[in-house]
Amino acid sequence: MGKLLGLALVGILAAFLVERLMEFRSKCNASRELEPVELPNCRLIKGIETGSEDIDILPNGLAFISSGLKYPMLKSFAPDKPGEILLMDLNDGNPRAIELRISRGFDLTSFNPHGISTYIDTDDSVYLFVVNHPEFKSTVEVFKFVEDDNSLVHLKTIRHELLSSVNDVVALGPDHFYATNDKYFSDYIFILLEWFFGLGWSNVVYYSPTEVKEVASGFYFANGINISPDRKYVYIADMLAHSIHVMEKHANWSLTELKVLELDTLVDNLVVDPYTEDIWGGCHPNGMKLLFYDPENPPGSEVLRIQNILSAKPTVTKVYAENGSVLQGSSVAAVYSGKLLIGTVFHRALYCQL
Ligand SMILES: *[C@@H]1O[C@H](CO)[C@@H](O)[C@H](O)[C@H]1NC(C)=O
Ligand SMILES: *[C@@H]1O[C@H](CO)[C@@H](O)[C@H](O)[C@H]1NC(C)=O
Ligand SMILES: CC(=O)N[C@H]1CO[C@H](CO)[C@@H](O)[C@@H]1O
Repeated sequence: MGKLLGLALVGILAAFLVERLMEFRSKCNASRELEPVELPNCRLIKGIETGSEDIDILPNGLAFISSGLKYPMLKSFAPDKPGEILLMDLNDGNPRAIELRISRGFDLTSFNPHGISTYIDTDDSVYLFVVNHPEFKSTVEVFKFVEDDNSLVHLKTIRHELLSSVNDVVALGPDHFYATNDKYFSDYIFILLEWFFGLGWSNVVYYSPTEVKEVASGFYFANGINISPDRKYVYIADMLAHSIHVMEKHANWSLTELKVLELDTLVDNLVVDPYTEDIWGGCHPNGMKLLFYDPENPPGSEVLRIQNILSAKPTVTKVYAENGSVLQGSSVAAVYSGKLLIGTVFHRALYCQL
C-alpha cells in the first residue's frame, strides 16, 4: 500500500515537473523559428562588441547607451571588463560611439550598467539614471550629464530593500523614478526555480527620497519600463509573459492596469518615440537561445513597433528580424529622426537609416 502510494506520488511529481518544463519552454518560445525581416541601410557600430543593453535618446539626438552588462546566466564577451556608458550624436552624418568620462569618486571597476533613463529638468539639466549591479547587487546611480566635456558627474547611489533586483528605470524627476524588479531571488538555483515555476513575484516600485512603494506586481519577469510623452501612462514589458502592460499613472504615483497587449516574442526594453508616441521594443525571439548560449546557434534579434497602443486595435509591426548572424540578442530599439539604433544584451549594436 505504502509502496503504491509512493509510486503514485512520484508519478504525480514527474507529471507536474514535465508540465512545468513544457510551460517554461513555451514561455521562452523555445521552438520558435525566425522569419527574417531585413532593413536595407544598416551598419554595425564601431567599438561596440560587448553589449548595448539599453538606449535612451534625448530630443536633441544625443543617444546614451549602456554597455558591458554582466547578468546571472547570460553570456558576456568581456566578463572582466567594467561596463561603460557610451554617447552617440545622431545629428552627425556618420555618428560614432564615444565613452563618457565619469567623475572621480565613483567606483568604475565594479560598474555593471543595465537599464537607463534620462530626465531633462526645467533648467535644461540632463540627469541620467543607471541601474547598476556592482557584485551582482542592485543600485540606481544618478548622474548629471555635462555636454561641454562629454562627462557624467555622479550625484548619488540609491539602494533600498525594495530595489532588490532592478532591471530598468524610468525617471520621473531629478530624484524619483519607477523601477522594475525582474525577479525575487538572487541565487542562481532559486532564480531558475522562480522562472520554472512561474511564481510571478516580479514587480514595479516607485522611488522618491520620501516614499518608496510597490506600485504593480504579479509579473513573471518585469523588464523594460517607460512612460508616454504626456506622462499619463506607463508601459511595462513582462518578458516571460510575452506582453506589454499599459498602466494609468495617478497623482499619488500608484498605477492601475488599463490593458495588456499580448505579443509572440520576449519583449525586453521599451522606448517611446516622443513625436509619434509609438513604442519600440527590442525583443528576444527565442529565450532558450539567450539563456543557453551556443555560438553555432546564437540568439537572434527582433524589433517591434507598436502604434496606437491605447486604441482597441494597436498596430504591431515587425521592423527587423535576424537570426543572430549579424546581431545577437537585441534588447532595445530607439528612433530619432528617421534613424534607428538597435542594442543587444551582450553583443554589438546596429545603426540603421529607416
Ligand atoms: C492613489 O490614487 C488612486 C486614484 O486616485 C486611488 O484609487 C488610490 O486609492 C490612491 N492610493 C493611495 C494609497 O492613496
Ligand atoms: C542565418 O541567416 C543567414 C542569411 O540570412 C544564413 O546564411 C545563416 O546560415 C543563418 N544562420 C543560422 C544559424 O541559421
Ligand atoms: C507561447 C508563444 O508565444 N508562442 C509563440 C512562439 O513563436 C511562434 C512563432 O514561431 C508563435 O506562433 C507562438 O505563438
